[in-house]
This record gives sequence, C-alpha cells and structure tokens, in this order.
Amino acid sequence: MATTIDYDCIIIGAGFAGLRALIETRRRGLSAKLIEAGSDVGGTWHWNRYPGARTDSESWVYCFSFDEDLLQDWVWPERYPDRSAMQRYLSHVADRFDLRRDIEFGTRVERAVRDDDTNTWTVECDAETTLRCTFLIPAVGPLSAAYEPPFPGLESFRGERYLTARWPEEEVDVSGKRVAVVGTGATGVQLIPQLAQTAGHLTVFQRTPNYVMPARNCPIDPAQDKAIKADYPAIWEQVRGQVFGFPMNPAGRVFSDVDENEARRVLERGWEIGGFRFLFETFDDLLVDQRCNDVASEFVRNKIRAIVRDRDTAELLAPKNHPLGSKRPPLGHYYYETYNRANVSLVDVSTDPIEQITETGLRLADGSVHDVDVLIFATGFDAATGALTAIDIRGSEGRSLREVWADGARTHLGIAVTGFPNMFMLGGPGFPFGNFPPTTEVAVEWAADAIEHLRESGHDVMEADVEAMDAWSRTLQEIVDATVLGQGEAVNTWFLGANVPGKAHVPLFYLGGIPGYFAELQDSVDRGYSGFTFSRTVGNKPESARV
Ligand code: N01
Repeated sequence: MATTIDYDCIIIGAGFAGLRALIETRRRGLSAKLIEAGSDVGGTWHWNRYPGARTDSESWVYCFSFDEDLLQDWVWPERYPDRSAMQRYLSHVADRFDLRRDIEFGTRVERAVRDDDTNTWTVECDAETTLRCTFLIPAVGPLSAAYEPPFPGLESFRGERYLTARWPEEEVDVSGKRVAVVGTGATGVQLIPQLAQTAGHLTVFQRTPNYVMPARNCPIDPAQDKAIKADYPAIWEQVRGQVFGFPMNPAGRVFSDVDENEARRVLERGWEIGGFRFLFETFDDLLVDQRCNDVASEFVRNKIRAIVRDRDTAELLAPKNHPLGSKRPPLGHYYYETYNRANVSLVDVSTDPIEQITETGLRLADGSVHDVDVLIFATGFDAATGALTAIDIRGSEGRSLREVWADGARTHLGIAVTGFPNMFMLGGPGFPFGNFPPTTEVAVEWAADAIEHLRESGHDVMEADVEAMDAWSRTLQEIVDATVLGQGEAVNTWFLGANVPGKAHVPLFYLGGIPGYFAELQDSVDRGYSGFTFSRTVGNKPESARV
C-alpha cells in the first residue's frame, strides 16, 4: 500500500531562512508547508522585541538578494534597521510573494520522525496537526533558543521579570523603577542605553566585559539609497567575497605595513566609520596577528577610558583577559556614554557571581543584596543546537538528534547529519557565522539544487556520509585553533557551546569565512555531491505530494 505524503517539504520557522526556503521550493515545483510557532513571520525579529533591538549588519545587505525588483523597491530608513523596520520588511516579503497561504502560524513542531521504509518524515505539532513529507527543512535559527541561567530562587522573585528574547508585545514601562539587567552581550549592549533613559535606577550585572564598537547609526538619505541601488551587483559581489558577508573590501594593508602613528590614524578612522568596519577595514590581519590585535584591543580600552568618567567603572568595562574578536563584539549606540549617567551603575559579577534570586532582587556570592523592581535577563542563547534539539527529531531507526549530539553536534556543511536522511537544516551547527540572510540564500539554493539532482538521478534518499561529517568537524576545530576565537576568558563563548552548563564544548560555527563556505558548497556539487550518498527507497514508495 502506498503511503500518502502531504507535502514534498515541510519547513520549520518563518524567519529569513524559512521564508527563502518556501520561495525556492515553490519555484522548483515542490509542494511545501511552513510551520511557525509565532503569530507572524520574522523569526528572530518576531521574538526579539526588547527596546533597542536592531541589526548590527548594514540594512542594504541584511536582506534578500534573489529578486532585483524587491531590492529596487524596498527603501531602508537607516544604516541599521530597528526591529520594527525588520518586521515590516519580512512582512512585505511574505505578502509580495504570497507566502502566508502556505504558512501555519501559531503552531509549534514538537516531533519529527523519519520512516526509512516509506521515505517519509512525520511531523507532529502542538495543535494536534500531523503532516507527512519527504524532505524536512528545519530553519529554526542559530540564535533563537533563549537561555536563562537556572539561578536558584528565580521563581520566588515578586517583581517583573523579563527575558530579552521573549520580550512581551505590550510596552514594558520602567519609568522610575529600579531595574537590573544581567548580561552585556550584543543584546544587553543595545538594551541598556534605552532603559537608562527612563529607569529610576539601572544596575548592570556584567560577568565579562566586551569590546563594544560604536555602530554610528544614521538615516539613509535618498541620494545614498539611489547610489546603493545602482551599485547592487558590485555590493553583492563584495558580500559574497567578504569573510563575514559584509559589503566591505579588504583593507589592503597589514599591521607591519605601517608605523605606530599611521596605525593609530587607521584605527581612529575605523572607529569613526563605526560598525564592523572597525574590524575589517583597518588591518587585514587584525584577527590573526597577535601584535595587531594587541594594539587594536588597547585602542578600544583607551576609548572606553576616554568616554567613561568614573575610573573604576571604565576599568571594569575594559576587557583585559581576552583579545578583540575572540568573542563576537557588540555594536553600541552610546553604550559606554550610558555609564556616565547618575542613574546607571555597573556591578562586576565575574568574581562574585549571582548566587540567588530572592523575592526582592539578587544576592551575590559576597552576600551583597541588590533589591530591584524589574529583573531582566539578556543572557543569550543555546546557540546553533538549542532550537533543533527542542524538537524531538528522530532519524533512521528512531535515533534522536538530541542523543546523537549529546557529546557535541556534528554535521556536514552545517546542513546535513548522518542518520537523518532528507533533512536539510538551514543555520544548524557547522553553518558559517556571518551576515545571515545572504549566507542562507546560498544554502537554500544549494539544498534545492540537491533535491532536484536527487530526483533527476532517479534516487529519492540523500544522506550525509559519516566521514564527511568527521572531516567537517575537524575543519571547524582547525579554523578555531588558527584564530583568536575562544582565547582567554572568551573560551566560554556560545560559539563553542560553552555558555550553557552541561552542553558539549565543540565549535558550533564554520569560521572559515563566507567565501570559503560557498566554495565548499560548490566543491561538493562539482564532485557530484561528495560527502553524500544517494539511494532509492526499497520499501513502500510514497505517492506524490498534494500541491
Ligand atoms: O547573548 P550573549 P546576546 N551570570 O551570549 C551573560 C546575536 N544578536 O543575546 O560573557 C551573569 O552574547 C554573559 O556573560 P559572559 C549576535 O550574534 C544579534 O547578547 O558569558 N551573566 C553575556 O554577557 C550576538 O552575538 C543582535 O561572561 C551571565 C550575556 O549574558 C548573539 O545574538 C542583537 C550569566 C549573554 O550574551 C548573542 O547575543 C542581539 C550568568 N549566570 C543578539 N549567564 C543584532 O544583530 C550569561 N551571562 C542586533
């Protein structure tokens, strides 16, 4: 008896990756359904509603590149769009390509189970929906499973408590209140200056200081918009050739090319231009040459000392135990300046960690107590794996992804896992870290090409080889070993799975650069999808999908 499938593809998640996957599968004549837990499209931009949320990538390249008309029509208001601008954009994309008719909102996928005999994935959702498909495409985002440290006493707190990645839709009014923010990563750094404007008193609890570079946000005027639109082909070429997928050319200089004075001028210029340009348009060896990195790190520390008036606070904010770039540096919008306000104070919890949440606030290891009305955790994410293992994904022979990854997540190309045939992850562990939308677009196209190739070759099952997964894991580790990443106290970074207690420590992202990753994808195609085995289902073949 033939098994009926509902769709060729089930996509999980309506963020950048999922929306693009829906567009591409449709274009290839595949039937697809997208399941989304939230009430609207947006993914990370749907959930991260905290005050100050905005991109750290420049707007004109933090978007889809596949449709020239979309690129030409859309007008970005600012260098870094805020959360509402991102939502407007993704909503516009959904409407423009009529995507909503194939999206099931407000539905969370709880389980996805592979049946090798019928070559199907059965996807079970909380709304008691069960759907069957041939290809499972989890597009759940690398930074979407919010992490809240399991502080003792958390539930006893009687004030208001918020997690930045699950910020409520209604406005949170902190005016006149005593507010605590725990966490000074990219999220905390955006949130803190916003809350400081109205809070009665804001206390920031910092465990590791960061090198915060000024974002230098600004409006995009019509002339600039026109120039960008005229230059898009060249801009995308830059993006695809730049290590983190940004529209930047190499600096064309290394540290040893210049003397001390010139080095200072170069860094000053980078600081004034702002954003990640400070890292990538100053010295091409900033992230690999120790001397260059030392000078750049000290340059940032001196900027902090020049901005923050209280010397003790400045010294606490200045990172000393990890090099610039060994953790993902946040971009600030008057971040350091915020510590000059009388209503803002900084508490170092590196040596005296938060020991207990009480009914009225926080108690640290040294016994000091901080009573607050509002407690906010900006404590990051269970990166790369968390959103995937939150779903009970079971591959061949009932093997669970959670168990398979218990000793460390392994994938081939950040897309496929041995034992989980016909599953194509977008943004899973081993995926490159960088400007996400343009990177994802290439991965989506690669996956769609692979499915087409699979079908044309008369096969219906595609699975990553274990040797290819091993090789990819070795590559990730070798790259980390060759960079400043994870050095010093940055060894606890989420890049390495080290921020969540009990999580296996392995590199979770490919850091060989976006061009390197694209070359790996292309190489696999050129070699007939090397690293993958194609086969035919022997048992009970599925009937074609309902379109
Ligand atoms: O998370 P994080 P994030 N006690 O993990 C601290 C993307 N993103 O949400 O550094 C005390 O960086 C923790 O301290 P430490 C972007 O890629 C993008 O800020 O581990 N503190 C750290 O300070 C970004 O890099 C955008 O010592 C504790 C903070 O919590 C990534 O998401 C905006 C603690 C967590 O920082 C993650 O950024 C926002 C504890 N027990 C995010 N546990 C844009 O592009 C954790 N911390 C705009």
